[in-house]
Amino acid sequence: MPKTDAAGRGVWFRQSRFALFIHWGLYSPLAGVWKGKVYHGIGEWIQCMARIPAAEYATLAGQWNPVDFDAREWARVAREAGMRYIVLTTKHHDGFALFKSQVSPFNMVEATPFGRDIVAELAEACRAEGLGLGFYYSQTQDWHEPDAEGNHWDAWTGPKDFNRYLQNKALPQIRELLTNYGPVALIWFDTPGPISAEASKSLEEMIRALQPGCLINSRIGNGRGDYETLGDSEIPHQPVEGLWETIDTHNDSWGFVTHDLNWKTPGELAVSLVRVVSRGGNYMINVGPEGSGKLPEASVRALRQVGEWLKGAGPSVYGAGPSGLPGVPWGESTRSGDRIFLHVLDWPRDGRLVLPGVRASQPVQARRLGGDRSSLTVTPCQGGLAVALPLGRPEELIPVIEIENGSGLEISPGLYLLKGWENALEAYQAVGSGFVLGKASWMEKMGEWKHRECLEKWTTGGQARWEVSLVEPGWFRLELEYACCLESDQSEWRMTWGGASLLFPMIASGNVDSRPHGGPLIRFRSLCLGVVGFETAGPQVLTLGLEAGEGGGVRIGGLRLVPVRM
Ligand code: JFZ
Repeated sequence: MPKTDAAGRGVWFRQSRFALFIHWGLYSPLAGVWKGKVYHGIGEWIQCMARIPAAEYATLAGQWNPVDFDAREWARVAREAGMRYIVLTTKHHDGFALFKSQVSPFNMVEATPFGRDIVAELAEACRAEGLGLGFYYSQTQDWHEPDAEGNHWDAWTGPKDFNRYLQNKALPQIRELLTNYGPVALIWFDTPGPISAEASKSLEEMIRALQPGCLINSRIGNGRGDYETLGDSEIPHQPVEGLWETIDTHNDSWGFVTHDLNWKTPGELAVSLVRVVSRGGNYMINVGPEGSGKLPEASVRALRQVGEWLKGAGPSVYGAGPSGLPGVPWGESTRSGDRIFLHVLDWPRDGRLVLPGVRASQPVQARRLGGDRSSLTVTPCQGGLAVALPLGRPEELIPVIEIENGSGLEISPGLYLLKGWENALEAYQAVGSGFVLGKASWMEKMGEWKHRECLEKWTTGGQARWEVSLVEPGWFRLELEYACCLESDQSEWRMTWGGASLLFPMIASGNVDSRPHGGPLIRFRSLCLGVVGFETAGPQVLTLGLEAGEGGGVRIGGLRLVPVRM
């Protein structure tokens, strides 16, 4: 259900678009290692992965002295990255509070030799740097408290009373956070789990009373919240209505770990930001500071480059949203007011950028954003408009072309295939019956979530259709992106396109139904179905249907049409 901004709290949220998530806590000095053993997964879950008893874990506080902590440096890095707000884990699942709390002595001020209120210092730094400040608070899981959820390894006896935890710790601490640190931009709840509708309601009511302008994310539970937090690291394929965000890790862990070097490049961060904004959302990228408080150099370096890029490209991100243009294989597009921005992720080798399904009722003013502002020539071409670009790709992370008079474009919505490009036909773009549009979600290593929209729950005779339009004739290799469990191995499917028809078997892709420590694994793979020649431009239909066998274990991610020379 889209989160419409009925109360108008979200105007600044939409305008912001880009934020810093910080996971920092008692887990950070452990850096994914406990008693010499490396734990593979998200660092903030090490107490759970290593089954560290709460009493033993609590002794870590007495040794934590993060002498490199510098809230102003954190805020400066965020501002220079072009971010507009910071969300800090004030209390994660381990129950340890980064702020002075009268409610529980298990906090930074009373339990550590450092003895400083991290939240207070970050609040001051954000005010100084002109950034919004949000608080992550784990309202249901608290591995330090027998009455809370999540700790299944301590041999606590006696009846668990979640409401007692809520009344004695969660609500009073959230009240402290919303009372003691000035205006709070948003409160970010997590893993709502079994929290009751009444509890979510009482949480929301308290927040509204204390800070009426404070936004609440959807993980408060029970359908409440001002904006939707999608699954971790989940970027939707299509525009999503209302206020929402994608959260993402810079490597594969939220909390700092020494053995995760899978850093996203500055370009990848910028591409994810653009993909999310082009679908109407905010992108909040996480950095996990080291135990000392130092930000990982890889994160500082990458964010600095994204910030440099945003100095020129900012108008295409801040306050921008979906452009309404048809999807293109070479990039993304956003709109802000009458201005349309083309984010050219793949620069055309021939300098000819085709905008399919678009006509101009008046001359189109196009120029580079943040670079050489000389006008670019825009001419009508078969099936759309062509923007003439210089042959050499500009250096910036993502070159952006601005169309100043976007309202002068007449758009024919649809699915367009461009010759010479790798075109994607996604699951959500199919029509048909005998299947369901769903989402596959699975965890690689602990806490590393993956999500993929797909067509699933197939029944015999089910058929998906992609109705496309070719801007120009062309040849492609047709590849099917799918996952198939063992039960559906050798099920028989038929693919048709432009008069051709191919019967083929679906081959088990290596899914794993369950693992000792991590649930199912879903393995998508690519199957080449053949070479497709579209001799004429114009409308074409591609169909995929289940002819025989058990299709229930098949998930269709989409089709790829990879250009070939024949
Ligand atoms: C939760 C936390 O457990 C984790 O430690 C981190 O703080 C992350 C931001 O949030 O993990 C989740 C919660 C929800 C999903 C995935 C991981 N989800 O809905 O896919």
